[in-house]
Amino acid sequence: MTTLGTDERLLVRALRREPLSRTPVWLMRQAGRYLSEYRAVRERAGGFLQMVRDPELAAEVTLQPVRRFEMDAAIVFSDILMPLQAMGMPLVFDEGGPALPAPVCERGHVEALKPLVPAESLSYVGETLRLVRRELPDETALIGFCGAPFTLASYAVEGGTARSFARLRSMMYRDSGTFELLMDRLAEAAAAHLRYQAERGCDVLVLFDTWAGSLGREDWLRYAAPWTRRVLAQTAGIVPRVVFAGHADHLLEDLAALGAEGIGLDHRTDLPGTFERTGGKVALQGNLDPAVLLAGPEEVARRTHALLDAVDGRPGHVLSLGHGVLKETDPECVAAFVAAVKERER
Ligand code: 1CP
Repeated sequence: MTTLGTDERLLVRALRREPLSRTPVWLMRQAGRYLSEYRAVRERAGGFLQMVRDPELAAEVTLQPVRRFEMDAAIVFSDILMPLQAMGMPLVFDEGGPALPAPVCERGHVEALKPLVPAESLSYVGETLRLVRRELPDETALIGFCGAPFTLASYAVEGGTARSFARLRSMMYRDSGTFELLMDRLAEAAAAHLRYQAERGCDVLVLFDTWAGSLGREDWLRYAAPWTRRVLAQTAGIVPRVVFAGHADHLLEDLAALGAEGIGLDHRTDLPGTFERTGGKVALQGNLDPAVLLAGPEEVARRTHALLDAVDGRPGHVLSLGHGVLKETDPECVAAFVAAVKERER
């Protein structure tokens, strides 16, 4: 049996913009509650955090979607908020989503954050990666990830999911020294976590900047981009990196210039048009609307083919959703999504 190296895996080759016999596919939140086998493990574990912190269980749910649908990548089962917990912030998950009951409000809170040493406080992620790689088909890539500093800061300061980001924006404008110190700490932590995951066998790293698009361009350039750029500079030349930003159509040219090999697009952006806008400088990942998977399998296949027809085989495309799989999704529709791209093998 020959062993495929990271350079030969389809996802890695697509991010290097090589011409391929077909487009690779994976889905954001491909592990999750839409799968009955995930709900069974979650029930047994007693909650989301228990699953993440138990490498056997985390590896099991990482592998579940790959076994069922044979995507081209597995993404390690964890969460962007785990580094905040490792830095000393209490973290809970309930039905309403994540909560950080002791948010960062002032400079002293930032100074009290512990520097992140992933091999110590996030070693369960490293162990999960080892277990997953052992079971993963040779041709399947393994993805590690981290939140980008601005998105991490939004959770650290707001204490959970926010609508207006009022606390974060006040800190940004009125106490920019504290904001910048927080961003420095988070950029350092993010880079350390990404490097750790690459060392533990990841072929690709994703930097999720889910909330970047809540900023207008001028603020994004001033308050978010420098730290994302720093994380990318500190992880350069290891494995391909993808930056995902939501609601970020107004930032695409700038996102493409950050230094990542790929950018992830949400479903509001015109994907074929983005190849022109970014001049082929980066690979593009996306971007079927996750809500389309709530339609029937035929409609999912039709919409997936339409997206791939529009991309027209341009090198540097990774098929994915514009955001995470919804928990109401019928697994048959995920199967239809993956099958549509696979049947187009050239
Ligand atoms: O079982 C459950 O109830 C937990 C639901 C869940 C899951 C499956 C959460 C809570 N996190 C995760 C796993 C997760 N989160 C993964 C790995 C699994 C996979 O992709 O298959 C990844 C990559 C994430 C990343 C993540 N977490 C992001 C960035 C991507 C995105 O969705 O924009 C964000 C913003 C989070 C925070 C978070 N964690 C969980 C929820 C419900 C949220 C979002 C809440 C919010 O909108 O603020």
